[in-house]
Amino acid sequence: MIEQTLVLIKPDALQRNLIGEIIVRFEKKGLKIAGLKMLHLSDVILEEHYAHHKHKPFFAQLKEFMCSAPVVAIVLEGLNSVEAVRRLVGPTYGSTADVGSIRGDLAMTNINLAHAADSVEEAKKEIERFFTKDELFAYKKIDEDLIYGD
Ligand code: 3AN
Repeated sequence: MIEQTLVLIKPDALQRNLIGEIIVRFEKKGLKIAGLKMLHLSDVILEEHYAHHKHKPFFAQLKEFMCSAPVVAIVLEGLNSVEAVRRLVGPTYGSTADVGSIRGDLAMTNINLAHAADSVEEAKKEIERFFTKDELFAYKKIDEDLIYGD
Protein backbone atom coordinates (compact mmCIF):
# COMPACT_ATOMS: atom_id res chain seq x y z
CA MET A 1 0.00 0.00 0.00
CA ILE A 2 1.21 3.47 -0.83
CA GLU A 3 1.13 5.29 2.51
CA GLN A 4 2.21 8.58 3.98
CA THR A 5 4.15 8.84 7.21
CA LEU A 6 5.45 11.63 9.42
CA VAL A 7 9.03 12.27 10.50
CA LEU A 8 10.35 14.94 12.85
CA ILE A 9 14.06 15.67 12.60
CA LYS A 10 14.83 16.64 16.18
CA PRO A 11 16.88 19.48 17.73
CA ASP A 12 19.97 17.29 18.26
CA ALA A 13 20.14 16.68 14.49
CA LEU A 14 19.91 20.42 13.83
CA GLN A 15 22.65 21.16 16.39
CA ARG A 16 24.87 18.38 14.99
CA ASN A 17 24.43 19.50 11.35
CA LEU A 18 22.75 16.21 10.43
CA ILE A 19 19.51 17.47 8.84
CA GLY A 20 20.80 16.93 5.29
CA GLU A 21 22.38 13.55 6.15
CA ILE A 22 19.02 12.33 7.48
CA ILE A 23 16.90 13.67 4.62
CA VAL A 24 19.25 12.16 2.03
CA ARG A 25 18.69 8.67 3.47
CA PHE A 26 14.94 8.98 2.91
CA GLU A 27 15.47 10.34 -0.60
CA LYS A 28 17.94 7.60 -1.54
CA LYS A 29 15.55 4.90 -0.33
CA GLY A 30 13.02 6.09 -2.91
CA LEU A 31 10.56 7.84 -0.60
CA LYS A 32 8.76 10.85 -2.00
CA ILE A 33 8.74 14.08 0.01
CA ALA A 34 5.09 15.18 0.13
CA GLY A 35 5.64 17.97 2.67
CA LEU A 36 8.56 19.58 4.46
CA LYS A 37 8.90 22.50 6.85
CA MET A 38 10.83 23.86 9.83
CA LEU A 39 8.91 24.75 12.97
CA HIS A 40 9.38 25.46 16.64
CA LEU A 41 7.25 23.03 18.63
CA SER A 42 4.96 24.47 21.32
CA ASP A 43 4.19 22.98 24.70
CA VAL A 44 0.61 22.35 23.57
CA ILE A 45 1.59 20.36 20.47
CA LEU A 46 4.20 18.37 22.45
CA GLU A 47 1.65 17.45 25.15
CA GLU A 48 -0.49 16.02 22.34
CA HIS A 49 2.32 14.40 20.36
CA TYR A 50 3.89 12.68 23.38
CA ALA A 51 0.62 12.05 25.28
CA HIS A 52 1.64 8.37 25.68
CA HIS A 53 4.69 9.54 27.70
CA LYS A 54 2.79 12.08 29.82
CA HIS A 55 3.21 10.16 33.09
CA LYS A 56 6.79 9.05 32.47
CA PRO A 57 9.55 10.59 34.60
CA PHE A 58 11.38 11.87 31.52
CA PHE A 59 8.38 13.74 30.05
CA ALA A 60 9.38 17.26 31.18
CA GLN A 61 12.95 16.73 29.96
CA LEU A 62 11.70 15.33 26.64
CA LYS A 63 9.47 18.38 26.08
CA GLU A 64 12.26 20.79 27.02
CA PHE A 65 14.62 19.07 24.57
CA MET A 66 12.07 19.00 21.74
CA CYS A 67 11.51 22.76 21.96
CA SER A 68 15.18 23.67 22.55
CA ALA A 69 15.56 24.41 18.81
CA PRO A 70 13.37 24.11 15.70
CA VAL A 71 12.54 20.71 14.22
CA VAL A 72 12.08 19.73 10.59
CA ALA A 73 8.73 18.04 9.91
CA ILE A 74 8.50 15.85 6.82
CA VAL A 75 5.72 13.84 5.23
CA LEU A 76 7.16 10.90 3.29
CA GLU A 77 5.16 8.85 0.82
CA GLY A 78 5.83 5.40 -0.57
CA LEU A 79 5.10 1.67 -0.45
CA ASN A 80 4.63 0.61 3.19
CA SER A 81 6.29 3.86 4.12
CA VAL A 82 5.35 3.72 7.82
CA GLU A 83 7.32 0.51 8.36
CA ALA A 84 10.04 1.39 5.86
CA VAL A 85 10.75 4.69 7.62
CA ARG A 86 10.66 3.14 11.13
CA ARG A 87 13.29 0.64 9.93
CA LEU A 88 15.41 3.37 8.35
CA VAL A 89 15.25 5.38 11.61
CA GLY A 90 15.95 2.34 13.83
CA PRO A 91 14.93 1.52 17.41
CA THR A 92 15.02 4.06 20.28
CA TYR A 93 18.58 3.48 21.62
CA GLY A 94 21.32 4.47 19.20
CA SER A 95 24.05 2.36 20.79
CA THR A 96 22.18 -0.89 20.08
CA ALA A 97 20.24 0.15 16.96
CA ASP A 98 21.17 -1.74 13.79
CA VAL A 99 24.13 -0.36 11.89
CA GLY A 100 22.78 1.10 8.65
CA SER A 101 19.86 2.79 10.39
CA ILE A 102 19.92 6.52 11.13
CA ARG A 103 20.07 5.97 14.89
CA GLY A 104 22.45 3.00 14.56
CA ASP A 105 24.89 5.01 12.48
CA LEU A 106 24.56 8.45 14.01
CA ALA A 107 23.24 8.27 17.61
CA MET A 108 24.56 6.81 20.89
CA THR A 109 21.58 7.11 23.26
CA ASN A 110 17.87 7.92 23.30
CA ILE A 111 18.79 11.44 22.19
CA ASN A 112 18.06 9.95 18.84
CA LEU A 113 17.82 12.47 16.00
CA ALA A 114 14.44 11.65 14.48
CA HIS A 115 10.89 10.66 15.30
CA ALA A 116 8.87 8.46 12.95
CA ALA A 117 5.16 7.61 13.27
CA ASP A 118 4.72 4.02 14.44
CA SER A 119 1.49 2.97 12.69
CA VAL A 120 -0.64 3.99 9.73
CA GLU A 121 -3.35 5.36 12.07
CA GLU A 122 -0.81 7.32 14.12
CA ALA A 123 0.81 8.64 10.93
CA LYS A 124 -2.55 10.03 9.75
CA LYS A 125 -3.10 11.81 13.08
CA GLU A 126 0.46 13.15 13.17
CA ILE A 127 0.32 14.45 9.60
CA GLU A 128 -2.88 16.35 10.49
CA ARG A 129 -1.20 17.61 13.67
CA PHE A 130 1.75 19.16 11.84
CA PHE A 131 0.55 19.95 8.31
CA THR A 132 -2.39 21.74 6.70
CA LYS A 133 -3.76 20.32 3.43
CA ASP A 134 -2.18 23.06 1.33
CA GLU A 135 1.25 22.21 2.77
CA LEU A 136 1.10 18.72 1.22
CA PHE A 137 1.94 18.12 -2.44
CA ALA A 138 0.84 15.42 -4.88
CA TYR A 139 3.12 15.05 -7.90
CA LYS A 140 4.69 12.40 -10.10
CA LYS A 141 8.42 11.71 -9.81
CA ILE A 142 10.27 10.51 -12.88
CA ASP A 143 12.00 7.67 -10.98
CA GLU A 144 8.78 6.07 -9.70
CA ASP A 145 8.61 3.46 -12.48
CA LEU A 146 12.22 2.48 -11.82
CA ILE A 147 11.65 2.14 -8.09
CA TYR A 148 8.33 0.30 -8.24
CA GLY A 149 8.29 -1.32 -11.69
CA ASP A 150 4.89 -1.80 -13.31
P1 3AN B 1 10.64 6.10 19.43
O1 3AN B 1 10.96 7.52 19.02
O2 3AN B 1 11.81 5.17 19.29
O3 3AN B 1 9.37 5.57 18.83
P2 3AN B 1 9.18 6.61 21.87
O4 3AN B 1 8.05 7.19 21.07
O5 3AN B 1 8.91 5.50 22.82
O6 3AN B 1 10.41 6.16 20.97
O7 3AN B 1 9.83 7.79 22.70
C1 3AN B 1 9.86 9.09 22.21
C2 3AN B 1 11.11 9.75 22.66
O8 3AN B 1 11.14 9.82 24.07
C3 3AN B 1 12.35 8.95 22.27
N1 3AN B 1 12.76 9.19 20.91
C4 3AN B 1 13.34 9.44 23.30
O9 3AN B 1 13.95 10.65 22.86
C5 3AN B 1 12.47 9.69 24.52
N2 3AN B 1 12.55 8.58 25.44
C6 3AN B 1 11.99 7.35 25.29
N3 3AN B 1 12.28 6.56 26.33
C7 3AN B 1 13.04 7.31 27.17
C8 3AN B 1 13.64 7.08 28.45
N4 3AN B 1 13.53 5.90 29.08
N5 3AN B 1 14.35 8.08 29.01
C9 3AN B 1 14.46 9.28 28.40
N6 3AN B 1 13.90 9.58 27.21
C10 3AN B 1 13.20 8.61 26.59
